[in-house]
Amino acid sequence: GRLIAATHNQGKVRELKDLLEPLGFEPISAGDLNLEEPEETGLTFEENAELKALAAAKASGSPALADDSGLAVDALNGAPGIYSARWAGESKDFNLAMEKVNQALEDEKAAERTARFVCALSVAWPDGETVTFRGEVEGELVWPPRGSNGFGYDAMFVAKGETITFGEMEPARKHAMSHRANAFKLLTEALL
Ligand code: ITT
Repeated sequence: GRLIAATHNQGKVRELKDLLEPLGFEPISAGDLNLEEPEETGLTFEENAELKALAAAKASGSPALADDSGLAVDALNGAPGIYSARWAGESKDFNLAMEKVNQALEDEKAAERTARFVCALSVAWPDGETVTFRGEVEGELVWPPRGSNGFGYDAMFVAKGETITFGEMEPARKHAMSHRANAFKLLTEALL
């Protein structure tokens, strides 16, 4: 049946479609349905994923899948974390957001540039039921950014054991190891 991808982020829409299509789902994005974006008032990735999924399921009458994700930098005590989108400002400028992350690491004179991407995926049904899963991928932040694949902070993130950034990586390879892929594995194991 119909599944709403409860996100207005085109990068996520693309990745969620790539993950869902092999399973026979053709998700409709919340943007295409002109669903309103709820305010992200949660204090965790899981809370925000759940509130976005519930809002879309209730508004559309169909099950909805939401993704709340971000970059957590160890030397910055987990920032930007759930505020990863907000660090890019109104204009959603991720070159600026990446610069802010790098500047914060330099200001801290951080010895470690370790970080992880985190993704919470939540499925909600119109009756109010929800299930939520969390995935992570560990890595290191490089400067300057490299590559134009992916979105967000991909160009400065090198996953553990890799030499190229997510921005330089083929989408299929990122999809095999990303935080989103890891959350998605747990979701499919639980639901399918
Ligand atoms: P929706 O709430 O509409 O889904 P959003 O962009 O506001 O879109 P988030 O609040 O979850 O979503 O923000 C997550 C941010 O973290 C996102 O804008 C990216 O900058 C970053 N991010 C998440 N996953 C990423 C990935 O796979 N690669 C690079 N950056 C990522």
